[in-house]
Amino acid sequence: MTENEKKAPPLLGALSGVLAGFAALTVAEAVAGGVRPQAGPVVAVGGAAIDRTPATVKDWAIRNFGSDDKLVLQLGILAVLALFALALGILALRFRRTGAAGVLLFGVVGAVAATSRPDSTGVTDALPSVAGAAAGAVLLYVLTGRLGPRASASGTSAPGRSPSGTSAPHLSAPDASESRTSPSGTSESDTSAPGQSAPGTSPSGTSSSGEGWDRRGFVIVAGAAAVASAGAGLLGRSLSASGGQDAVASRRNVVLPAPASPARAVSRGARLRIPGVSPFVTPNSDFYRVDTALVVPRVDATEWRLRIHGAGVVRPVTLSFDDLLRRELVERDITLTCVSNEVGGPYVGNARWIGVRLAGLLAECGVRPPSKGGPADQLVARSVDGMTIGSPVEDVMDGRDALLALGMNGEPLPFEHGFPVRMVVPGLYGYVSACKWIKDIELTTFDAYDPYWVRRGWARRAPVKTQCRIDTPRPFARPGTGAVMVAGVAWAQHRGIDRVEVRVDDGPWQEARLAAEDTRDTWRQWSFPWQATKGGHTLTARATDRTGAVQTEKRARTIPDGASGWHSVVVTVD
Ligand SMILES: Nc1nc2c(c(=O)[nH]1)N[C@H]1C(S)=C(S)[C@@H](COP(=O)(O)O)O[C@H]1N2
Ligand SMILES: [Mo]
Repeated sequence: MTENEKKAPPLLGALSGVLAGFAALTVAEAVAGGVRPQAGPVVAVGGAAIDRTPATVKDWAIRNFGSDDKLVLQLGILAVLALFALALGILALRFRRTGAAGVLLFGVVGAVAATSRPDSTGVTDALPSVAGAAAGAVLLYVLTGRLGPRASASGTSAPGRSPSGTSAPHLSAPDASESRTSPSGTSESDTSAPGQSAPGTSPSGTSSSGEGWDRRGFVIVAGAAAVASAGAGLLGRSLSASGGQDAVASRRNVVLPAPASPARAVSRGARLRIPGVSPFVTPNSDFYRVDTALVVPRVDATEWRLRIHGAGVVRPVTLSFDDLLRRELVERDITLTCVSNEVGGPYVGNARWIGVRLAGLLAECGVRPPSKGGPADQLVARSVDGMTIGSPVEDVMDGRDALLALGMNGEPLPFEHGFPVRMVVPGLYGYVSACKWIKDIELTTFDAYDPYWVRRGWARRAPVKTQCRIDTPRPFARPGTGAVMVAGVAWAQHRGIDRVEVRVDDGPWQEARLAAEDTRDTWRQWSFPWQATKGGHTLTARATDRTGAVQTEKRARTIPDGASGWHSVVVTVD
């Protein structure tokens, strides 16, 4: 037997590491499926990463990956974990305990992340990470044990026992047997520097008496572990899919009563029938989604409660979903926009919401707006996933249709959009108004409390900026010469859109045709028939809102209070 056959290739160390990492994650996910899907290590660490991501990076991620930003983040975490697993596996070839301890360390990171999430329900959230890491550490230890040289007497290397055949009595220290390259005479332990013995060379005195690594044992353990891990992964999936069944059932059981105050029918003139223009009502399935939740919260409406309390709340209340259903319901068309929306971007949508007017509810609790002497100027909404969103009390109570929404386009809110209840306030960006999965409303002041996004550099107050988007033609389209319909949407919620103009290259501004206004809280479609001439052209559009303000040309980034500037599209006419 040559020296080479006695030593396992480093690749198998790497493989052991990856298998251990896989086992750790799948076991963690299986346990998380039973405990709480949000307590899984990838979700918890991902959530912590999202919370710590600087606004500029988050913005960049949204811009480049769009709604896939969360997928990209999780894939990134998995890639990093895979690299560490590889490295730990190779390390464990020589230092088994250190390798295993390294796996445990990742478990600690996961456990700390899970228990310190704002929506953590307690120490049980540490279980997935702890269980996963324990499984991974044991597996790495056992696997790399198969890769060490077998002592001739015992046949297999017993962890924790000093290999027989070594002549150094002081190698009976527990760590000594861990290293397959224990140089005689130096009691090499985990803490000794790697490279103390020349790597790759067979140390004298020990393995010369061994029989090489346990090929059969390794294959059996590795195979069994891979199968078991895959099973754990599947179990985790089905558990988290079946979790939240109560929430799903509660949503299915919701019957939205006819609103006492229905939205007025959208006039036919408000909908242009031009191919390529955004439909007036955005279907729920196409509605943009922006939030920090890696796992969409599934709240059981029958258990859901909303608490209203804080400064100036004379009569604090806790309301159930049924309490809200029994109140007077209003139905309103409201266009929602994200502050992260670039000029021309997709994070804007228009829906028909059903809900309870927040102002009435607050008034019943004795809340007065600042203009009527109330002590609170900020309303902080909290969600079940720990989000905090602050809105001006004055805006919420100034007569606009600020809603606690229960329905969206004729159905209970989709889970992604905040079931069972969310806020919607016309005229304010979502991050300062549209709390999804809401569970708590606290009246306070802007001086006293900075909510989530404000702590990350976004503005405390953020009314929607007047914007206009060209939906068709698409950028770099190649229409033929002659009649080309230029069309899109413009919005200035709660002020209303009064005019849209289009400019071809550096030509004069020309008035576009506006679709009829639904309400001043909704966007307006517009169109402009263009006689296209051959060559490259830049089409630019701008809107004017009802205050008479022309949309500014001045380019602003999304941070801190929304992008500004004109939307342009470059086309080539053939
Ligand atoms: N709980 C919670 N609510 C939230 C957010 C969030 O991250 N968590 N994001 C806000 C932002 S920034 C926007 S623009 C809107 C988007 O609502 P939508 O996903 O239903 O379109 O939700 C708001 N409400
Ligand atoms: Mo947003």
